[in-house]
Amino acid sequence: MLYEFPKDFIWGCATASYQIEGAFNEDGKGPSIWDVFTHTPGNIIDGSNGDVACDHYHRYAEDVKLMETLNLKAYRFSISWPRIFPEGKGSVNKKGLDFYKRLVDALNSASIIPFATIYHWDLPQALEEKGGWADLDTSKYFADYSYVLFKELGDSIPFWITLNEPAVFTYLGYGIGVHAPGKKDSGLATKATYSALLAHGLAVEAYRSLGVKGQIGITLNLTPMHSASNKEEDILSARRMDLMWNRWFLDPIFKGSFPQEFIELLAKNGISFEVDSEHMKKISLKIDFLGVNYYTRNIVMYDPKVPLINARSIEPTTNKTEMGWEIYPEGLYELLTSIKRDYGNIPLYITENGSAFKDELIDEKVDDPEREDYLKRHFYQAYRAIKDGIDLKGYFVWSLMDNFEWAYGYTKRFGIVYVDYPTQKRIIKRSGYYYRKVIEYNGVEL
Ligand code: GCO
Repeated sequence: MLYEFPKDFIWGCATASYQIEGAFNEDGKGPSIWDVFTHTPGNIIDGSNGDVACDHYHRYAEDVKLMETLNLKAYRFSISWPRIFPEGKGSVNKKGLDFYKRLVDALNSASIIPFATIYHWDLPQALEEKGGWADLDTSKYFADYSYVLFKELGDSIPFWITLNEPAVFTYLGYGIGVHAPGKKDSGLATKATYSALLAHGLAVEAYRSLGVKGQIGITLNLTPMHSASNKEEDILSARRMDLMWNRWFLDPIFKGSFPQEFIELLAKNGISFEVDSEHMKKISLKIDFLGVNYYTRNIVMYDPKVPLINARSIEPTTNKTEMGWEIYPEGLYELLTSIKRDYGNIPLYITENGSAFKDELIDEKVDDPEREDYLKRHFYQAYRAIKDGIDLKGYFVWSLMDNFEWAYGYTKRFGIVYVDYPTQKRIIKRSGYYYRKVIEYNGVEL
């Protein structure tokens, strides 16, 4: 049976600048924290970097053709801040801006709706040297950078996403150091969450001030946190994980306050956290939609060895992707319905969902039934949510093509298109052909 989606449902794919563009030092681009981080030995599992990646900077026209072949209605990409401002601020690098103008023109000519993410983790290194996200000034520079984008591209990009996954780039980048800039300090990470949220608010303010026609929102990675048992300590641990990863970002944006329970936990751990009410007004400015990245749920148990939250997630042994993440489609339905329950009927987009599997190129073909199955089951859960009245408007598969998977380098493939890195050839996987059919039927068959 075919489960049909609403008529104007937006099907797309997502990528991010550092993961696909390459051309890391071309046309006046400045270094980003990811250039520096990957060029430091020991940080990336396979010693690789994004210097070339998918060479999308030079192959964007071919890649837009690929999107047309896949029937995509929309494409989510990110803009590299140091291409626009090599030093993070100051004067605009016109050549960098021109790249995105060319890309967006190509998308619009192909009737593919551009969704632009303003920040997907490649902070200009020059700003990191001034303290990066742990410094409140970075929010101001982000707003200035956003303002330039809205002015230059606002008429041709109808959907804007301020930040991608602030929890990930702050906690992993400043808290545990597995992402750029590789700092390990919970206090810094907490500061970074604050300036990131403020940056988001200031960008929304800048967008409204220009009166451009279009929509603006933010993308959060949201994960249902399930307790490993009925023991009180496990239940409490799951709650803390939820506070730290989900509510710490959702509450300020949609309720205008940070969760007090977590502020108290920070205080108990010697981390002071103060909120300026003027900042809070900006952070909670009304947005037009929420972008949700969903990959899995977490099963959480008490672990006193983990600082602050005394909690950790249990790694699944079976039913998991190459990332070791449990395949749990029902979690998507649970998440979407809980957002409505707790924060209201916000227009939602799934801005990322997808999976890594061991893909092999055999006779110019990639047979990836696991990815097809993963997508199918998640699409169905999205369908269920829509049927229940959730205002879900679109779905972006992560990712259009295999790319640089951060600390995992090129060892994980998330694409529905295979990239043969030595030749840069793109080969549509079985899952890509499957997705094309889903878009054509505007529905999922089970
Ligand atoms: C994210 C990351 C993506 C990852 C994907 C798979 O937004 O989580 O932005 O860049 O590649 O999530 O881990």
